[in-house]
Amino acid sequence: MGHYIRKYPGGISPRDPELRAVAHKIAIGHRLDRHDGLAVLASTDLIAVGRLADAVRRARHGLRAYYVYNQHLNYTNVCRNRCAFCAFARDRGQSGAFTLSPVQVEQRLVERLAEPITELHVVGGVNPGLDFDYYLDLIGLIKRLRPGATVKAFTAVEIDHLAAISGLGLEGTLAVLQEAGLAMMPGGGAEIMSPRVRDRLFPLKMGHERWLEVMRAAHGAGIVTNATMLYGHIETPAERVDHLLKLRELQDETGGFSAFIPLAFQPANTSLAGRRPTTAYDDLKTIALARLMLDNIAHVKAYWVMLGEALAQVALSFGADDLDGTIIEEKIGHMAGATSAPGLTRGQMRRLIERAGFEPVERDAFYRPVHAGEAA
Ligand code: V47
Repeated sequence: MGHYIRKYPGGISPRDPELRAVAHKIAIGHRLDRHDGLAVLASTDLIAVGRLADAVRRARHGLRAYYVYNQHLNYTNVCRNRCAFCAFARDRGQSGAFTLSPVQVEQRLVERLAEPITELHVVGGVNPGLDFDYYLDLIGLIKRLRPGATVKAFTAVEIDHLAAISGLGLEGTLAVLQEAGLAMMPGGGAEIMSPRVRDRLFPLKMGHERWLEVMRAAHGAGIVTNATMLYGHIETPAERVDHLLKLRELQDETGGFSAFIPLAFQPANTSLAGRRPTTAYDDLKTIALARLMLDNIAHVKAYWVMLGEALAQVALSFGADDLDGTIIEEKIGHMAGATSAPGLTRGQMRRLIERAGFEPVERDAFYRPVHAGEAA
């Protein structure tokens, strides 16, 4: 039996030979390559794929499953990129366009000041109407009202824009933002690192080489970041695997990625409305693929906003070790038709984790455990 488990991590023998070869590689600690990634995606043996990913997840994290008490702040939805997959963005002056004034930002923060929030997730569109000082003031305001919380702000796409308007270059811009209080960056804007998909869905957005360059610079400055992949639109299996390989390559170089977050495409109210949303089968396989390929990124998030609470819970057994956070108000997924709750309480997050057989660990932005106290 012992030999059997060693031979097949997860304890079962995959029924297709390609996946059996992948299982062998994992058992002997070999890194998976492009061919292996494609074999995982092509396999219909979902349970065997899941058991492999679960074995890797348990070796890293045991039964721990993380969540964070966080707040999202979307400061503007005015965006010049107008990606076809996005339901959040608006043109300047278009109905539904918004940009929060400092007073409005303050209101959003003050109304939740009694809550033990440890992370502020701050992202917005690329809004040409805002000057660099707006961003510095935004971070300064958050730090003043929430000095103990981590400001996780601005995707690589926003940072690229800030480097252009500040005139300080990439490194200089990051240094000034850090000085103002930016401590971490979210992983958005990576989409799918494929020129083919970019030409069709987000031709105005910077290319993936620049996304990687911004992340490399952030890591070099000591800013930990996340990484995402938007899947379930027009990308091919090979484009998904190649995306993961590009992230793994940069991570080998910098070690600066903390978590990887696969984002399941939500089609409603986008230019791709009418396309079918992802299936649970595909979502679980993609989570598992990420856990198996990204041997150098510590955490894989099952982002409940896009997956729904029920599937995010199941994903904890398919390689994910983190459910992201309480959030309360999320716009990017929900404006695109996500049917998950607007937010979850700490008690709800803990129950989701416990009822899936895992041990909830409230963490801060850097995965340090936080004493959760009484469940809310
Ligand atoms: O970059 C946009 C994606 C991202 C849709 O780092 C969509 O901890 C699905 O990056 N359907 C922003 N996805 C969100 C993001 C994120 C979320 C949670 C945690 C972290 C983190 C990062 O959302 C965008 C884009 O790839 N997105 N539209 C859509 N219709």
